[in-house]
Amino acid sequence: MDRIYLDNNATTILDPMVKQAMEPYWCDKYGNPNSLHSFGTEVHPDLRVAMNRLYQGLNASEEDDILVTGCATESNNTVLKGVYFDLIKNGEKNHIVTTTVEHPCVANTCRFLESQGVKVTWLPVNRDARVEAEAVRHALTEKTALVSVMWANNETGIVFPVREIAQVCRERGVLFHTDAVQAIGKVKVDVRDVPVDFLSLSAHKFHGPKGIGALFVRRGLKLSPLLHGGEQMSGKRAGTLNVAGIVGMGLALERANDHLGFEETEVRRLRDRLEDGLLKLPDVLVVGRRELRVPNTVFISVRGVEGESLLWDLNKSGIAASTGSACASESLEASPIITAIGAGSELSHTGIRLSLSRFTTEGEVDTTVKVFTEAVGRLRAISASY
Ligand code: C6P
Repeated sequence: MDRIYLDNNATTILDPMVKQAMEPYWCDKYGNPNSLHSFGTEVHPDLRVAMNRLYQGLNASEEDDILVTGCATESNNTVLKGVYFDLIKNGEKNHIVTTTVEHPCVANTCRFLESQGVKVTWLPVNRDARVEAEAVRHALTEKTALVSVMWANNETGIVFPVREIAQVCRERGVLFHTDAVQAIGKVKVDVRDVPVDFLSLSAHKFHGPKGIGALFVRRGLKLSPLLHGGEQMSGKRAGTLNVAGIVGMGLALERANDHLGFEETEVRRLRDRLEDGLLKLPDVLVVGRRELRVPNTVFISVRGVEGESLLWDLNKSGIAASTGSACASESLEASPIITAIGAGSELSHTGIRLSLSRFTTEGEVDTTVKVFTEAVGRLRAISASY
């Protein structure tokens, strides 16, 4: 059976060119870049190329910092806990503003900080599943240390008004962090155009390798490190550098940016084709207007059908989707997004996320519409609530 992968917001296939570029660093150029001998030093030029690709990819300036991390989860923890240590525990502030729809690596870190006495404001999303910049403005106080709002939501694909939020934070002198994991490679992410202070990313979401991410830190800002140890990354993030990962992430970012036009036209066309096909079903609801979403995502609620059941039915036919965030897929709680947009509680377990990539084909989309439609028919026939 040919399988169809429509869970690209969970992770993506490694770009074959990225795989090829990473090959030499396991068995050939395997030196530790901090070693003084030739095994160590021979990788320095390659690391420089990769780091330059990261700086160019985000349009960062030389004075900005880009710390390489193990994943976006680490990048997000570094910002939230660093700000906590520097401005709250050892400073005068006591308040963080975030949203109710952040990824668990932001939300659970904020909950942990609440347990340490930090006041956290959780901003809800509106009917468009978006957070409003004005809501951020109203939440700010003299004591606010940080605003953390994602660039694009992982479940719905909704793009948040980060430029306006960055502006509000600038005006009020508050630090702004954005988790850009689901934006990179889907929409333009430029740290000069949108003046964020901190930005997190994870390479495996844009056809790079797993286990490597980055944190952009605007020039002049200091953050206590999350990982103390050696002098790697100038002591800002200790641990032996993952050379293959850095090379892969740099190239993957460059190639993702090169494909932004394709994403905007072809991936969007296929996503819309998929969505139009699914919308022919009665009693379905797609969350968030298309023009507000990244080009690859559709989150659809099918009345009378449990997301889990549909997921397994699709899986039997070789189609990979998800009910939302992959790392919450074993949770039986109501979908936070469906709850947030104010849809009835009878819809709270009916969401399915389908996410495409530049490797998705039209044939795959058409097969998915057919299989999805048949599965919904089967499941509704035995549904007690439909
Ligand atoms: N979201 C999803 O299915 P890591 O695991 O550290 O590489 O990335 C974490 C992460 C952080 N922020 C956002 C917005 C994310 O979407 C993710 C990963 C996947 O939605 C896996 S849970």
